[in-house]
Amino acid sequence: MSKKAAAKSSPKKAAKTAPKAASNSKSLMTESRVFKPSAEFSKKARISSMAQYKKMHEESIKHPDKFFGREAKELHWTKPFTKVLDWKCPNAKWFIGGKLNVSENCLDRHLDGPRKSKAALIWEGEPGEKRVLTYQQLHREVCRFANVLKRHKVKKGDRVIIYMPMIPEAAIAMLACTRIGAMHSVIFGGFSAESIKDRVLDCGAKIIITADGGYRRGAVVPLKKNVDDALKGKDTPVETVVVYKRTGQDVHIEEGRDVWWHRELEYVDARCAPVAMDSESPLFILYTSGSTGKPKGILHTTGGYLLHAQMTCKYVFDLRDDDVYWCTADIGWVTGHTYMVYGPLALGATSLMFEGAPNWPENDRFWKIIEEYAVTVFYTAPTAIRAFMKWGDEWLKKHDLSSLRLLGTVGEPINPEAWMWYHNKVGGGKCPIVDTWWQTETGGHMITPIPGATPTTPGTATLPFFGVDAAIVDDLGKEVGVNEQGKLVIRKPWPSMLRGIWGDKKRYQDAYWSDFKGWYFAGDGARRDKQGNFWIIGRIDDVLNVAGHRLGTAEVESALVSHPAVAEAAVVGRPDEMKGQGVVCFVTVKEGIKSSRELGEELKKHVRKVIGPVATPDEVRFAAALPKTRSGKIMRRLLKQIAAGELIKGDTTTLEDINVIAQLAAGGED
Ligand code: 7RM
Repeated sequence: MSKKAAAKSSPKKAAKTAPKAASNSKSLMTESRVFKPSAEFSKKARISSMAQYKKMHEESIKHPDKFFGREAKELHWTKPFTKVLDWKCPNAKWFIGGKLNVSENCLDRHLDGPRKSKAALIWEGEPGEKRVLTYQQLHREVCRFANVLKRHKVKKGDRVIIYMPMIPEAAIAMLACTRIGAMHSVIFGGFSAESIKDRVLDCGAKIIITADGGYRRGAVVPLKKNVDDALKGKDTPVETVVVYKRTGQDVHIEEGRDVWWHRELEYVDARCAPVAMDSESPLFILYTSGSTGKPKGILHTTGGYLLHAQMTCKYVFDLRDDDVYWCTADIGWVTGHTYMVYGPLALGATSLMFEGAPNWPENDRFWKIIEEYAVTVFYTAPTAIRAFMKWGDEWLKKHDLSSLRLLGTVGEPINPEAWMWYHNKVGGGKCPIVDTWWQTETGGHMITPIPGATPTTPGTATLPFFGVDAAIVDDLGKEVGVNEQGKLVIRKPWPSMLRGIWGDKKRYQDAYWSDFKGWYFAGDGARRDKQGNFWIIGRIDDVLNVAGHRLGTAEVESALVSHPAVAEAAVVGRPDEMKGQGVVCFVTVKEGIKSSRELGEELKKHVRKVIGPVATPDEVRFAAALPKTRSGKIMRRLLKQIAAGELIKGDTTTLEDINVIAQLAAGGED
């Protein structure tokens, strides 16, 4: 980094001693360095001062009708809305009476001007292939594939499962669904056959879009085989499987059910009018982990979601026509939906998509891509940043990263060391960092800096976005004092909020709206500093955050007990320097079964098979019994301490000394 660049955003108030790399939570409590956006950045930004942010935020909270009524005019409405919001907790309706089509907003409306031949998607495959799809080309491909869906009798409101690698066709399939008003449910490629099956049955999908395989660290992920296994011998609603040829490996083709993507295109033309959808019509379902064993199908609808996606790309990433924007998230997570596909395309930006892993074939793959495409805005996860730090600075030094102007993070709290490294080494000391807090349920950014306005401090997501009325409260709903920890709630509806859990009204009410009357409870703990910045501490329910991926402890437990050797299981997270949290399983075995290191390994494999590689346990420990309260509840608090090595040291794979646990239990809770 140049000295000049460093000086521009040097900390206003430097901490006396730099925070140590010790524990995240400790440095997150003491960090106080303030970084202001440079005058140069602010001057060009859409929002260039705190006064402007505050004025807009105030209007968005006090007069949401006016604020959002105005912002929503930036979407293309086939029929204008007549009312901005109808709110009967927990049911929100935004932009009532309005009709629009998502693919038309993301594609057609850019075709009339100079964006027609602009890159919409820039793609690089893991083996190194490159493709660019202009807005015109992407539009054409989406229309063609929408006609394939129609050919297979997919209609408005039908559910379409997409289980694909990170290739443009994944985005094409999503946009094609929106064009004809079908709902998609994308399943991350790291989920197993059983996870696919559960989701197919839950949402009643009649069609699956997949590929023969995908590339990951030089290996091939057998996507089609997983789909075959998911549908094997089951009475499923799936009538058609469309297979895109990506790797060319041999796959089974089930006559009468499976068709090839490229063959299907031969039967269709490229004309497909977008269907005008009600603002509140369902757009997609995305499954995410909750505190029970069954993932929740989070439902998002059309107008509010798209507005928030576009608006946050405009104000938080401040995306411009000349930006090359890269979000590294997988399309199977909400970040891939909102910030690789819908937000940037609605805004007419150029979105880069990369199929592979950051360390394949070498540790500099990301930096190579940034240099090669002159990426200007880069959005990634703290877990990736920590991995880059570990791999060493020499990988960065090989590449020119000077095109970057703005950096973002998402997925988990970022520790100040990683923030500083990102700022100095990746951003050359000159790029603001937007640490964006949000969830699958919120659809888009909720607490985030505005890059040309908000002073940032490493580790805080800073302040609420427009329309977001966030607070930190105690169990009774009373706001806690400065720096006191409490529960993060949102006290007003916002346009991109979830509209429900697919097929489960009661769970929707119970999971989000029952802790505090009329308020959304996010499941996260947080505190606010005296400047009003929000510091997210992490989940306070039974949801883990492993390398930025959400995982329910109950999901892993139910996978474990489905193994014939297991009697009972309790799963907790333990702090992990790289992944944020690691998965530790406490297991009791059935009568006559002997626990062993081999059985431990087998159980890890079993969880991997049942849920998918994302859920692979870091450790399995056997115990004679699990510590429980007298009412039979597993004492997770205790197990968490044990897993973190706070109470018991030594060999971790063999039998846990139950007496120790029993002793602890005696002095514990009930
Ligand atoms: C977008 C996404 C949501 C959970 C959420 C938090 C954690 C996400 C941040 C964060 C601290 C952040 N959706 N989380 N972003 N924690 N700072 N900037 O991640 O549904 O998969 O996860 O992730 O705990 O509740 S998600």
